[in-house]
Amino acid sequence: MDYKRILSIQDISCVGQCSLTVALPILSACGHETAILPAAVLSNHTGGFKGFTCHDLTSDIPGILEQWETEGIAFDGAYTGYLGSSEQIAYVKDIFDRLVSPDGLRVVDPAMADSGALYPAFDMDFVEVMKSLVAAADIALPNITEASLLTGIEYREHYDRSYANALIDGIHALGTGTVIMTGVSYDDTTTGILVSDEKGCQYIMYEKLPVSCHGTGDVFASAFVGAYLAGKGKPEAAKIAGEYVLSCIRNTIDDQEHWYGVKFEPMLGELITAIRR
Ligand code: PXL
Repeated sequence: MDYKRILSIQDISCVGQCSLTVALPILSACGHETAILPAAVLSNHTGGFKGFTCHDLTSDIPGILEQWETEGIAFDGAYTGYLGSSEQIAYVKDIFDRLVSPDGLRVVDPAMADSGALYPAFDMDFVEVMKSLVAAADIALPNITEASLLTGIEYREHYDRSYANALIDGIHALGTGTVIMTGVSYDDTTTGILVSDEKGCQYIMYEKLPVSCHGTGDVFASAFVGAYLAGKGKPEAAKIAGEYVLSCIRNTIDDQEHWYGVKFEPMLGELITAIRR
């Protein structure tokens, strides 16, 4: 199995099982050296707690970047999630250019919205700047809401294949070679993932569970990056990540107290087994 050095750039939500507290354990479990660049430190995520504190770390990034360059540090891949500010995106693009090896992987999860709405910290100016980061990515991992914001196509709760394909085409048009769109559901009982690249477009279908859990986008993105860097093909890595998310949701669904994230840790063994298979 390949052993890669990956840099994950996203916030630290101290509590809430998302972003770096998910990416770091999952990428490590997938067998990779995982470096982090915290984009911001939040007391907890912004989805459902009474409030949150947020300390943006944008101004720390230039010094860290310079120090890494002095040390000759480079990465096989970089994977971004929830970021701290639109100013930060220019630095992230700089990192893609200067610190990721030329044949390395650049993955962008434009984590900024879900269920038809932007997360509280973001506005349409942020969406505009995010388009430029998506353009710099080899692989973009939007959900339906993010794809709609990035393409300017109206958000719909109910849609058909032609709507989903229009979203995919719109993201490709930004400049991304591979688009993997999550939460693509054409009926009440199934959901799935669209994997679109130069080889074509595949739909990977799953049972739709009657809940929507926080942080599953981050769990999916981390597991996908981990599996892909371990040598799986893109559809296979997406399938493994999707199955892992489903298993994490099943492991959480009966625990009413656990509304803020999924209990992904006890299921890591399943992910590791799937990657080694
Ligand atoms: O899971 C995405 C995410 C990451 N980080 C923070 C969030 C959210 C979603 O709400 O608020 C801080």
